[in-house]
Amino acid sequence: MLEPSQSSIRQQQHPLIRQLADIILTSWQEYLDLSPYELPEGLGYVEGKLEGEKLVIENRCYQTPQFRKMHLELAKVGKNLDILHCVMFPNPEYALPMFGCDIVAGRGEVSAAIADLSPTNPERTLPQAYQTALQALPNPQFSQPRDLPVWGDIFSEFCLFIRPTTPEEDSQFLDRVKQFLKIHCQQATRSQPVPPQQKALHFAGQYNYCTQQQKNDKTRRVLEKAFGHEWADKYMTLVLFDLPELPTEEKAEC
Ligand code: 18B
Repeated sequence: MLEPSQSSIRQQQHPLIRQLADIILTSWQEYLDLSPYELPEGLGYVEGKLEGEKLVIENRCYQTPQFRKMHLELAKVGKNLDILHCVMFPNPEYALPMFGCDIVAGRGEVSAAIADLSPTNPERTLPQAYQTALQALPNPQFSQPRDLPVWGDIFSEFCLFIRPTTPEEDSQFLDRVKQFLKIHCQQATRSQPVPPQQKALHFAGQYNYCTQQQKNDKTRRVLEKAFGHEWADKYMTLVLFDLPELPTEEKAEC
């Protein structure tokens, strides 16, 4: 397994991104039993040009019995834009929410830091054990909360979307995401597979999550400028927000 320090562009990323990447990889290694996950051919490490500047994308992917795909992506556009993107896609056989986070840093300043555990059940609520654990966490107030876009109705009431403004807010953001990961990994390893009917509902919830995330024009624009429309669409639907595979018996009913 790759150690956190082996990533090649991480050393050049904004410190908040570097620290969160380390927290994510360390949490995964501490709490979960990871197996490798192969991305579609040629999409693990990618380089393109965005308005004359180089766009480099570096992906790390794993899987476990409870998570069909755990994806950490670092992207760097020239000297000016650093991005961290991470999603843990549950195996729909488990009644688990989606963990997702994104940090966007332009010209050394973080403009967006977002993290959530997003429900995938039809009621759009987190399991009770998650709610109890999340409510018990310290809940610091941030000076610049940001408004979610319209497609952001997938996120939970615990969603944190801010522009951090001080080193203290940086570390409060990191602490909270670290707690989200701990709760999520611990709940996941304790959870049992659900019956097929419920699985179909969690599949539908995950489908909705991915479809909504694919509406993020800000992400799409960065990718389109560097790689063109077709590539960006393929990347958003196959790598960033791909859908789980339908089980064969359910395929037959479609
Ligand atoms: N995203 N983000 O991951 N995005 O991937 N991201 C931006 O300051 C990329 C996720 C989210 O206000 C911005 O406004 C690129 C996940 C939300 O309309 C840029 C990649 C989540 C917003 C990018 C990437 C998520 C947002 C604008 C691939 C949540 C605000 C920055 C590497 C779990 C959207 C700014 C809005 C913003 C770019 C959320 C440039 C290229 C997993 C809500």
